Amino acid sequence: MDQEGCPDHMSGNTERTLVIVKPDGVQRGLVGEILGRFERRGLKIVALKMMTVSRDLAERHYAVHQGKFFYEDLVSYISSSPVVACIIEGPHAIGVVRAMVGATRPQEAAAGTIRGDLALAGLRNLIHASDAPETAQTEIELWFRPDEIVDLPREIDRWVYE
Ligand code: FUP
Repeated sequence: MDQEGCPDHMSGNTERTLVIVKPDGVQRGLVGEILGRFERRGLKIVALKMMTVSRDLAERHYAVHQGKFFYEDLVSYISSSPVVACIIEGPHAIGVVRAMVGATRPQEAAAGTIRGDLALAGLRNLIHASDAPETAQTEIELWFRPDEIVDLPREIDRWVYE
């Protein structure tokens, strides 16, 4: 237990973030490589599913971009072929995952990031990750039911987090 009486694996700085391996990541066989990076960093996968995204879910996920010139391309692209959706949990997970993902445009993404190492151009940027605590919560609720999310205390956590 930490000072607030929470279990250690859910202490004050623990966050959850939504990650989607987009159709290009699945088609290119990069699911293991991408999720493996998060696991090797010490982050946990606490929910995971492969799915074909409905038009309705795609529109709701990208609602913030409605009206922009690239909106239609985004919606049709993410629903064009299966994706892998997951929830990643860990200390400061939202910012840590975003940093590992890299810049939106693959050609601008730094080497060492997922996009900078594995993606090259255009909309083919492999992955979505929530960009802030509010969006993380909204997106997790949009993509997962509560009973699809596990509680996952791990013995190894004290060697990664403390
Ligand atoms: P990111 O959070 O890095 O995935 O980027 P955004 O949520 O801002 O954008 C979502 C998607 O919109 C990106 F994957 C690519 C696309 N996009 C464009 O095509 N043009 C833009 O100017 C901005 C975003």
